[in-house]
Amino acid sequence: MTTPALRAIGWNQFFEDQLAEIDLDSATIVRISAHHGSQIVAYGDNGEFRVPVQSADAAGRVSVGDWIVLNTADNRAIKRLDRKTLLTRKAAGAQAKEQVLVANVDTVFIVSSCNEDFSLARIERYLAMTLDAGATPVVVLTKADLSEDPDALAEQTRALHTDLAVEVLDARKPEQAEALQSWCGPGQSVALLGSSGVGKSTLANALGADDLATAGIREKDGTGRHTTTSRSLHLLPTGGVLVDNPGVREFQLPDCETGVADLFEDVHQIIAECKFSDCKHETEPGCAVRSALESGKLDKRRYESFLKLDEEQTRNAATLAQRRERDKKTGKMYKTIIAEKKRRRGGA
Ligand SMILES: Nc1nc2c(ncn2[C@@H]2O[C@H](COP(=O)(O)OP(=O)(O)OP(=O)(O)O)[C@@H](O)[C@H]2O)c(=O)[nH]1
Ligand SMILES: [Mg+2]
Ligand SMILES: [Zn+2]
Repeated sequence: MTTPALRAIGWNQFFEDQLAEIDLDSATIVRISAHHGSQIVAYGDNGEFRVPVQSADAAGRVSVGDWIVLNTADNRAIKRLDRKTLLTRKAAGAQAKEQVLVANVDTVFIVSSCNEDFSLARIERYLAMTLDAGATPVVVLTKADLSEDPDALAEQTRALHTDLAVEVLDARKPEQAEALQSWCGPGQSVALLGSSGVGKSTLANALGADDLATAGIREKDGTGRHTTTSRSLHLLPTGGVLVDNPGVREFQLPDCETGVADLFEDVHQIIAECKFSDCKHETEPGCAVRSALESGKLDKRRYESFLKLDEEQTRNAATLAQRRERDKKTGKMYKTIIAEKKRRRGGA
């Protein structure tokens, strides 16, 4: 099943291992590239492919980046393959809902511009989400041409996580985007995330992504510039694929304990040195956090960001778990009602 065409767009052993019980003679493997109304666009061995949403979702709701196995006879999904990575956020607003952004990407380009949009706190939020998903984060600082001192911003950004890759560039210049090519080779999948207007689509174009100007994918917003309105997967000339996303306005971390712990490993290490294991870091004697804040070993901004994100993900994890529990109960209730109806009909 491992054909060069599928390998080029991210197929690997992780997915191959999930084909054990599938009759490959009557199956087609495709990767989801976009949703267009009632149609799902996918890439397979024979290029682009369209199937109705109901058929694609037949084995579980699909997202851009997903791999599915279709029954060749009727194009209905018989299996949605387990995801290697999954980027999710909590939907904006009070609703307790987890939203899948994209599945199966190896790398996330967290795009932020060097001007007004630059915010360490926002980059930290994306970092926690990316680390939690199991993908590698790369921070791309765009609009370097509009900044007085882009290197200083890059330096501050590098301090956010051990070995964090940070690239500073003018996203309109393909020769500068070359700095990102090592993450864009054959078989690699990359997602672009960041606020609206920071240059994600500009960067995708600079990297040579196909198909970006297609009508329906971009439309003019009120300011007259093109804004991306839906998520889509594109082939890159370097091999590999790139997922362009609409600008994210505001988002919260869903259950993200691993991501926050990974991002703030340094803070966790300091907390572990407090004299009391249940230290609240307020007035307790022997508090390592307070002394690290006083000595400057721990940056006040970073500590506050840690508290905020950790509190947020803990709270959302609880709400999302409650919602899942409720959905499960509702599901069971419907099943009972349907079974009861069937029984009555059968008995009549
Ligand atoms: N000067 C300068 N302008 C840039 C750079 N990157 C992007 N732009 C401009 O910024 C504007 C917005 O860029 P887009 O690529 O559409 O931004 P986006 O992140 O895709 O925005 P959404 O699709 O709304 O999420 C365009 O006018 C780009 O030409 C850069 O590095 N330097
Ligand atoms: Mg865009
Ligand atoms: Zn303490």
